[in-house]
Amino acid sequence: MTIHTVATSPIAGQKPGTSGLRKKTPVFMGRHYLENFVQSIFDVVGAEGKTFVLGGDGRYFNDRAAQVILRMAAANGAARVIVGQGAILSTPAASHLIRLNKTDGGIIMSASHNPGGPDEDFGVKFNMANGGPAPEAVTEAMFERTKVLTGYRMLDAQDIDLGRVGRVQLGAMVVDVVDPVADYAALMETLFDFGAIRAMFQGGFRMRMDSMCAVTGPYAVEILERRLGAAAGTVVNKEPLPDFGGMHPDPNPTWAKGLMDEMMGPDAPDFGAASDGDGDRNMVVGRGIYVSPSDSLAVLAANAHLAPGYAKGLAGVARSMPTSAAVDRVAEALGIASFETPTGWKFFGNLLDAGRATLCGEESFGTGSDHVREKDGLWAVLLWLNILAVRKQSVAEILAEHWARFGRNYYSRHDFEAVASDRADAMMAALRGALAGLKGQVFEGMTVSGADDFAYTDPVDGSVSEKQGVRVMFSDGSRFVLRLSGTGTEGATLRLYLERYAAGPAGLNLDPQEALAPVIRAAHGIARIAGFTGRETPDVVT
Ligand code: VG1
Ligand code: CO
Repeated sequence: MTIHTVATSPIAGQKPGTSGLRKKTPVFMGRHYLENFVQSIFDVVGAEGKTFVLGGDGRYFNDRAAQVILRMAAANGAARVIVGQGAILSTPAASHLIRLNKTDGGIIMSASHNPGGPDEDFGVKFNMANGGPAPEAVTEAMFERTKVLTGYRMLDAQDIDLGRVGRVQLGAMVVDVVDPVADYAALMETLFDFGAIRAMFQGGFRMRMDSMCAVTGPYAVEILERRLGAAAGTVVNKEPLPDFGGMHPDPNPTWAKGLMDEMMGPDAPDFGAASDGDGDRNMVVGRGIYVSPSDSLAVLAANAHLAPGYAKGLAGVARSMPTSAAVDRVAEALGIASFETPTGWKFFGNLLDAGRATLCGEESFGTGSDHVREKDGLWAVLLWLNILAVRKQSVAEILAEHWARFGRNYYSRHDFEAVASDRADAMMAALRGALAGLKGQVFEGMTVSGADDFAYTDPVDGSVSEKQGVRVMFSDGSRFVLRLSGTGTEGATLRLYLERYAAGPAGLNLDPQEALAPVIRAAHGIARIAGFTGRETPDVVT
């Protein structure tokens, strides 16, 4: 088989965002687009003699992109690629395979919670040898490489059969096609008390797991129904589809409405959960009660020791800046460190590697631990199940006790989607310009105690990330944060994060939107959201 160097020229805009490069699928399928980016990855990390993991969430173009990436890996001199059967791997499973096999990294094909299909989204992301998303310095180097690329290397070969588990040769490179679920499921068994959870299901505990026609279906069926004995049919939307059945595979109350309705209905099961396109996000819902991701992180941190994998306690916890401070209160009570990082899982990598944080989370339905280097949807579901099995209480009871002990951080995120980019940029620029004068001013009866543009210095390697979101803090502990999404593919998505603390015992059971109403009004007033974007009401409320 021959190796060609195909002449190409730089394609503008191949800049990875919060989590890899995401574009509309037709853009990715355009001439040289995927190839240029993949060559830039290999040019930066080096491929000669190396071993990589490859897999994706099964969305439209996943299978064909996998064949191209394999031929390019072979042409660039890689020794071996471990690929999920059918080119499928959930993001946390890919992270685990990278670590388990001590490989040099991996390529994940996904646009995560973004819809999939011929006219929807596709994405490619590189993870390092630690199993985590490439840090900013590396993705920046890849972007710089895309700007000067003149050729990419391609092996002249036919597609290989990714449908069958086993070893195949591709030129001089070995391809190991593996079961996407087996190693991941085995890892989960080392962390959680499967016996206790199985006994809970045997006792009549009912659950609904909504895989949203995305990648976790086969994982959830194997783990929940086969290994833990949950009733057949517990997992719904379990067939991964290239277009996710036309759904938006984002587990939040807006897009997982079917699950929400079921959980708030008269015949609700004990526990509900959903996960996203690539399986790294989770939403958990109790009977009649929604658990905000920030609260979920706090409850998991306070109870993780009940699961065997965390019995010795946590080294520390970390959350992204826009995530509520609920977990900080738990850390304080436990006497452990808490860290506040920019948005995106890549910022947790160093803390996890250095053993300074055990549990991490983001308000965007992401929770995880040092068992892999990605957030992990099913892991969070299993930790909840383990806690429920030990405490033998309902989700509502556990939340009520949590708030009574730590107080409640009322929290919500309002997303304004597909806003014209120039307007969103102008709004953020005006807000940044106004920050210096905000301190001491009073809005909705609340005094601004501080306002800044969040910057982060990594405590492990000293790298600095600036302009990570504007935050306005009030003297009563309330705050709001505004930032633009780095994962969207259409215009700008404006994210407004809102938080207000109630110490209790009174006022712990309000509707979050009501509790947050003054903060919402203050944010709209200060940032002039409607004035700049023409938008009064959000498209998604979490
Ligand atoms: C969003 C979330 C962020 C998350 C990222 C990737 O980023 O806010 O917390 O890490 O998606 O999640 P942004 O830049 O759009 O706000 V996933 O499940 O799409 O890999
Ligand atoms: Co995801």
